[in-house]
Amino acid sequence: MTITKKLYLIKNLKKAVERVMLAKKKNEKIAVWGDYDPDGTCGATILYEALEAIGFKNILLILPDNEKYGRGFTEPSISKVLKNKTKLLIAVDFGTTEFDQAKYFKKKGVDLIILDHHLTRKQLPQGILINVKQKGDRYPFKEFSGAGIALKFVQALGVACGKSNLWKQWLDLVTIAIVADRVERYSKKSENLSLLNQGFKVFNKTSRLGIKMLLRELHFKKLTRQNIYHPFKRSFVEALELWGSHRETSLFKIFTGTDKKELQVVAKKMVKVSDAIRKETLRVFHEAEQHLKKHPNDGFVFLQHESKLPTVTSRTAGLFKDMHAVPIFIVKTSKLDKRLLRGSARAPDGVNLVEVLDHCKKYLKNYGGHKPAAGFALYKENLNDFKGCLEKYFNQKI
Ligand SMILES: [Mn+2]
Repeated sequence: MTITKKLYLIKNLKKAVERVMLAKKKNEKIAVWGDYDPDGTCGATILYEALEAIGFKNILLILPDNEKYGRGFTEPSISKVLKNKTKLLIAVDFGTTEFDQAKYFKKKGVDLIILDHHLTRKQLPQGILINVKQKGDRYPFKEFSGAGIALKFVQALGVACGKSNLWKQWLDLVTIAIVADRVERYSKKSENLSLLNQGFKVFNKTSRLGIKMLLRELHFKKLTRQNIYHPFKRSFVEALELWGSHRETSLFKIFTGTDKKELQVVAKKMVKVSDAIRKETLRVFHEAEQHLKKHPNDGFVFLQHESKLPTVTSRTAGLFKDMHAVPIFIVKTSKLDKRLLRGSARAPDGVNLVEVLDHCKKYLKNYGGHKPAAGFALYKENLNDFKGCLEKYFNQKI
């Protein structure tokens, strides 16, 4: 099978390429909307730069502050899309389950292309959905990152424009996305593995100033499999993740900016932030390990910490589960309501956190999540009862 033929096994890919080519021919207003995280921003950057490379001008780029507005299609960005008289909107790394908003865009005369890798539900959104996990998709590999799906789309766009090698320049950003989203990259058949093999080479020749500055501030001569991500040490992806969406300089600007001085200042700050959060995470992690040592037969670990830094709770819980394969519950006082504790839970295979939290729900204010990862909140007065409930639950299981 030729590469192009294989590419078109992706459901709706041809339709989406044709829609973009029509937009180009008619000189329509076009918008790219990405998710805020490293994968989403890498995907949006790939698409934005590729559309520019094939001749689009004045593309509206939307990367909302996720902490402020939440995920998905949210206001005020929806209004921005409409005000701009956008005819074609392309969403990257989200959208598979944005049914109401997709319908709304259709009503408003905005055509929608969704490039996503999240699990599909029975219902599909209106518009052109490109997601290899959807029913009827015949592409053999299913574990792309969001940016990986964007790259497949850009590859097809390149073919349609007679520039079939165009996509290769974005292997630097896909490399980041694959590692940031922890998509499957170890099996021999994994396309992510071959993207990474090519990606490191492209990455280490990148002309992106922000990336170069960040490598320098991290004291990495080049990006390697060891320093792209490591749970206990400084790493490139960690610095991007911990920078987040709410900072004055977005990840998009870090990827595309040209002001060397500004990027150097930002890179310094990024390293400082990630060093501080890692240090805190490891401190709480060691506390959890001490707890496990003292109570090896509880079947779970419960811990309270009061670190001022963001994401320490969920990062510690994830790390602890990975290292010890023991369920863990970590809480800290809510910033908004001092009577309240907010918590993260992580569990290895064989433990269903939804079931655990259902079992103890009368002590919780709210909770949600999946089998391996969940969040919850409870009033401090219910803490002892909640812990007792967990003890009973895990006692029965042993
Ligand atoms: Mn993603």
